Amino acid sequence: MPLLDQLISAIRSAEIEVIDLTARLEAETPIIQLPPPFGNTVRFGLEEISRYDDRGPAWYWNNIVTGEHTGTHFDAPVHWITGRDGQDVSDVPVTSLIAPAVVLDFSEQAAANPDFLLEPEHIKNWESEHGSLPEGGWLLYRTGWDARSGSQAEFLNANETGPHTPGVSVECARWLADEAPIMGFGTETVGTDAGTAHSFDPPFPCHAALLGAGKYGLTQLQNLASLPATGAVLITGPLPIVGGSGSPTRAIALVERS
Ligand code: 23J
Ligand code: MN
Repeated sequence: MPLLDQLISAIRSAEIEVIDLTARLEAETPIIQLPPPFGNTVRFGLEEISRYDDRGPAWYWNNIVTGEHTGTHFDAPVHWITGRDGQDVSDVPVTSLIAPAVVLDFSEQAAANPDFLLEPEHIKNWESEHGSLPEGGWLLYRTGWDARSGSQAEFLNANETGPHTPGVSVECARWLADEAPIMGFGTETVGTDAGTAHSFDPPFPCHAALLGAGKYGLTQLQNLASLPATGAVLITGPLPIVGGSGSPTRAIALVERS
């Protein structure tokens, strides 16, 4: 049987399971909240053009209003100043939109400490059990944060000192950018950096290092608990927005069930 027929047949028989990792897009979808004087994204919205009425008797349609970095979304290198000469989201090769993914589970650590930071040592320990990170693939960082995505307040987990959400250390960001064979790094939180990363040196090290190295970010993923540690294939679908720094994206995982 041709390979693609095998793929479809395996999906229909559920030998390959299809898992949606995408947050639903609506006005309540959590968005990042930067402090003054920084600009912020708008909430996701629909602006009705017509709904089977005088404006269009047989059709319903909307304009969508959204930030590029809203909901489950893709960060292109040009999003950060370190990647300013790099790819915008329309430049990302389609071959990169289908890639292997591994899942590192630190949900227990994040539950105990919302400011938990991933270190290179954690990843090296994981590799000694599961093998090397995938060449040209995604490292997906599970923290259990998807359970909070129904509430902006719980998701951002901010107090008077700012947001408290798990992330990666400065050293780990550099390691992921310069040493790891991965193409991108995905998280369940509002961005790829920790909530407290505004005060790291450099600020937002994950954005600075990975995007500066031409790598990608993927955020607000859900259902990582349904994925195996290794062996999933991740399909992402950022819109090819010309000049865009990122895009809301569908994120779908294929998982082989034995
Ligand atoms: C702009 C400034 C800081 C951050 C972000 C955007 C994101 O997290 C993002 O969505 O890329 S931390
Ligand atoms: Mn982003």
